[in-house]
Amino acid sequence: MSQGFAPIGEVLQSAGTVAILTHVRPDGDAIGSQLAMALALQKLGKTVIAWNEDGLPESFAFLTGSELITKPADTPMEFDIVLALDTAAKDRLGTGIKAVQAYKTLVNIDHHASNPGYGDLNYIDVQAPATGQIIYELLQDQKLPFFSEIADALFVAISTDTGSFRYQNTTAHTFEIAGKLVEAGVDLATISNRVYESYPKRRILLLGQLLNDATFHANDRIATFSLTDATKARLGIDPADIDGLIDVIRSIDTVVVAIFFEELPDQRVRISVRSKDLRVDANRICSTWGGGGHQLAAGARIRGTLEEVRAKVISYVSDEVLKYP
Ligand SMILES: [Mn+2]
Repeated sequence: MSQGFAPIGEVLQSAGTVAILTHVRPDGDAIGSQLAMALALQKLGKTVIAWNEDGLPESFAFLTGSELITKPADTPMEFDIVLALDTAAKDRLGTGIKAVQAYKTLVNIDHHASNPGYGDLNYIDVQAPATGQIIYELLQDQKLPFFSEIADALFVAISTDTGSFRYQNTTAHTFEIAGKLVEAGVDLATISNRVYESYPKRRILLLGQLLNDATFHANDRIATFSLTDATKARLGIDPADIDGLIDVIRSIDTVVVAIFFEELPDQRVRISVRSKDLRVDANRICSTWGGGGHQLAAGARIRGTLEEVRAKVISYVSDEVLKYP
């Protein structure tokens, strides 16, 4: 599916204007990748905008240059290139892509297994633990600008998407890249403090509520969190506050699959699925409802009430989990 970095390097070099987009509800990999490319292309003299539907999460505002990342413009604009980063499906670009009136080339750089290759140029490496790792390789391979602020952004991308260098796709190569980033100036303790030990109080209060209401199924092999609209409103929860809370129930010894159910305003429920067993494929589970992601981490948005969606998803996943004693 990938054509190598050379065609991507060529179109970037010849472009005047570039829109760098990423998925709705951006995580550390999305923001870090977006910022790294924005800084590199700006240095190259390109006119760059970096948009995502939700704008810059407060938690990543400490990154130098992050003010480049904003919500999309109200009036659609034209670009030579649209760069879609870390985004498994084109519609996950949300209002970002709607704010693009026209473009010459869509470049799709991602590591999600479910990515169909919707770009004119695609670089999809499902072995990469983070899109940030692919961006590092692209910058090196195509001799694009690379400096310490880019290193910080890529370190955040790789650190967050690997669960701090713990998940399955984290390889010796990933550690090599992390080493290069530290050499380029990443202050590991400061970055880790900003990313992992600077949460707003409301996030921890939310965790308390979620733990109170957690449910267990299939002999404690499934654990779930449910977040209602009412709780979100009461605690003033932003989407970014929720990121990674599911890890708390995934970390239980008996748990094979952790599921986070989040009530959305439009009679839909967002599910995040985390698996600890490759035989129970989260990507396949979520694709049942039109979603996708990775083998061990995936998501979907499902129409219905929280109770309806919980019942059908828990029943489906129970059947999956109970196939493997
Ligand atoms: Mn990612």
